[in-house]
Amino acid sequence: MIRLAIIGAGLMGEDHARIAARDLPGAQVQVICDMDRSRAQSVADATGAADISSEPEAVVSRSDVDAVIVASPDFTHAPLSKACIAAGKPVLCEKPLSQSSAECLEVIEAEQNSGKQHVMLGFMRRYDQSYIEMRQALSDGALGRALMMHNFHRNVETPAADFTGAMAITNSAPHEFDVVRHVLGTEFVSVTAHQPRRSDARVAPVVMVLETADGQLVTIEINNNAAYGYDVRAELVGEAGSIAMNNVAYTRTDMKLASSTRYDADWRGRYHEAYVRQNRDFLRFVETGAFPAIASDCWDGYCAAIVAEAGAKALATGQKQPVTLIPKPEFYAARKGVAA
Ligand code: ISE
Repeated sequence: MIRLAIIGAGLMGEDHARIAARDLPGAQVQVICDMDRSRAQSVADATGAADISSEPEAVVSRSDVDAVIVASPDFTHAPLSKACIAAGKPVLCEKPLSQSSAECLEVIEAEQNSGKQHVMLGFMRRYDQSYIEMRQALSDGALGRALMMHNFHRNVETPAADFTGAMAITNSAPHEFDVVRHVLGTEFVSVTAHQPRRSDARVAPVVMVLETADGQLVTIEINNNAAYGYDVRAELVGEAGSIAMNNVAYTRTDMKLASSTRYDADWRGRYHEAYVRQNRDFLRFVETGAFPAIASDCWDGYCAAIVAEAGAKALATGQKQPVTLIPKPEFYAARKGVAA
């Protein structure tokens, strides 16, 4: 039985704890850690966790903890990933690894110095069936060479009052930055960013146009105040055809001369299956030591941070910004993975 510590008992920590308790055979929720002990206790009660704590660094080192899921606030992700590396504990770290590319490089250095991969990053879209089928269609050759990819990422409303257009790029868009790299198998080389003007004080959408190293164009719309529902769309356009995401709705209601389907309120419903697949792959990683073939790692976290930093600068300056990566370390070049 793999004994898991889950650090952070907020929205994502609670979701990971529920998945671990209900959908991860071979896993046991050992500790729920949160600065708010009552919130930790509430999640522990709901998921049968053996213990609670409010000391994340101590939890990582516990002898009754085999692996860690980090779902605490973004600024804790890199330090806690480094603590897990130092303790020799595999860690599934929620995105982002860090909003600072420099801090991502600190984690990369720590992981390389440890001699083996410890950090699996929680860009769960890679486990979503839509993107899996897009990537497969491209690698099968059916679409011909990829030309463009169009992406829409819409939330009902911004998660916090101080949310900004730049945060749409640094907080929400990293999902697209990562999954588009993964589907196309390339890197971004430039980004421009634009915003329309809303009639109210809410954060307006951000529209980005990115170029890839292989001459493709990628558009990404992030709209954190879409109002109507949680709605993610993508279309991959090749020289011989295209493949688009179908909205995942299990039912359609026909009534009073109308037909309707429902949107999820947020990502947890839409991507539940992807989280379960991702977390099962993490468990296999803990059990076998073989890094999953399609999972995100620290290098992917660094790439997402670099693109986000360039995107935020493009929005602030109104100018196209280059996306410049360091050379990819050999340590991350060869995937020692197993099929997902
Ligand atoms: C948020 O930042 C996330 O990480 C969620 O996974 C994503 O679905 C949501 O749209 C983002 O705003």
